[in-house]
Amino acid sequence: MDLPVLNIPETAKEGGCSASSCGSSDSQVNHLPDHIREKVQNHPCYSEDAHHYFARMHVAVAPACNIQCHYCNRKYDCANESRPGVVSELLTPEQAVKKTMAVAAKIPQMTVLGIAGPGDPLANPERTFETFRMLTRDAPDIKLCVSTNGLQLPESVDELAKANIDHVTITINTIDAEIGAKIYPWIFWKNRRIKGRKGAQILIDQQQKGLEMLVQRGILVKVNSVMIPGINDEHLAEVSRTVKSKGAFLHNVMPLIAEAEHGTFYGVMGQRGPTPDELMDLQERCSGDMNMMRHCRQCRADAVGLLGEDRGAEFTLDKIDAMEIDYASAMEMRRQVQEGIMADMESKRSTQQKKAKPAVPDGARPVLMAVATSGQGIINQHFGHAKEFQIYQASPEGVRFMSHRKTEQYCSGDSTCGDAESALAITVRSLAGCEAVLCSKIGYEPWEMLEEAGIVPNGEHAMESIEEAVMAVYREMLENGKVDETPAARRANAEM
Ligand code: CLF
Ligand code: SF4
Repeated sequence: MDLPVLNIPETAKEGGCSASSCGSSDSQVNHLPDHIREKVQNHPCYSEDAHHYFARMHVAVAPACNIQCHYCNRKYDCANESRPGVVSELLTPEQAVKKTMAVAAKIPQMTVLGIAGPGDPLANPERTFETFRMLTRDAPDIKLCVSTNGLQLPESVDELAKANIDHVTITINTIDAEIGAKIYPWIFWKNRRIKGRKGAQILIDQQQKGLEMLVQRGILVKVNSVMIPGINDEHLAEVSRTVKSKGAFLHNVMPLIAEAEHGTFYGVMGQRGPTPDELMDLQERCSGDMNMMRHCRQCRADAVGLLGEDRGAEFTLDKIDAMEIDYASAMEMRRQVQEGIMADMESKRSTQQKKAKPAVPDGARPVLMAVATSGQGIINQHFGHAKEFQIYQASPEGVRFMSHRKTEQYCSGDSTCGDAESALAITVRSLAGCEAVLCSKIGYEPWEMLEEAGIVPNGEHAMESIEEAVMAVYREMLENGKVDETPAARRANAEM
């Protein structure tokens, strides 16, 4: 049987910086007790390292919701776990299982099935738990994951434990009812609509109680928080401390998405989302107390594939009906592919552990770099084909993943790029604060525009491990005295 080519080059297998100096969540995974490490090592959301290799999928079986958030319009995906956009197909539990089996056969790296909307999974308990029950029976190797607003959580914990759910995400935007009333206009509780502060307090109490109950049962809890400038941004560090003290495993602070055309209250009222700098700054402030997730892509409620890619359109119900799948061989292929990835990751980890701290002078200024990658932890994407850039920080401590930035894809691969200039300008602007861009290739025009913006383009590390390449470029910048040169000074020099 042919195995799909995963294209993990030798450099990636050999690994990058020392895990202990890298500061990425890979190092957090390395130091976990075995039973927790087993739960997170192939979950693309719970392990930053795993998200380069393993995929997740969501099935949209949960249409109803029991609260209203000011950043959500029910005609769109749940903004907790998705970027706005209608769910293309609402599924019955039977259809969801059929789709999951087809994706499992075609994408062997898919390890996690999540239910994240388009409403709240626990406000649709029959559909949600029926889907989980059937999947436990038909695909026991797939990890099950659920994301909820938490209102119905305490009443659902026993059922979640019975359904073998190891990973639960609760969206907790506040622990203060005053702030809550500015985010949630109402909740639906015991057959009544409860507004304002009173409704927010019930939601907060249920979330906190549900979190404690899950932790008591040994279920891993991730907390998602939507950062809303002027509303809860100053308060989220306290949320982080509180949920950590109660045993949450990971905190994911996500930027508010609010556009008038989505028809949300915040969108219409002109509430802005945070800038990339504001988001990174808050994540830094929270990170002293908590493991932070920085690689979230705010997926759709019907997303399929690696984080950051969406292959959902390949798996519509009519396309699945037309597929001829030999499930027995496909399941054997899954096993082999996943074993291969785990072995590669393990060898990368042990190489990293043996590596010494990078030889960089203490006290050198940290530098942000953008990387174009389509996965597997290597630099393997053309600048013009990148839909997003991953942002890394290089410092004397090593290389750290910081965030990702979405961009305009200006190059469609043909020579007539049409409105290329404005899209390219938007892309370059989205990289503000970065001092270098590492990609597999780059054209002349973007090269010039990046240089004019004080960002050094670099296509010399194609197919190399990201951490190694970022550290190599950082060392070069230090040797050439570029790290002392601010981006503004570099812009001035480029203009001369
Ligand atoms: Fe889905 Fe969420 Fe499970 Fe992941 S997503 S239910 S924990 S399998 Fe992941 Fe997507 Fe971010 Fe969610 S990147 S939006 S954190
Ligand atoms: Fe929308 Fe999700 Fe909030 Fe419900 S919990 S209102 S679906 S964002």
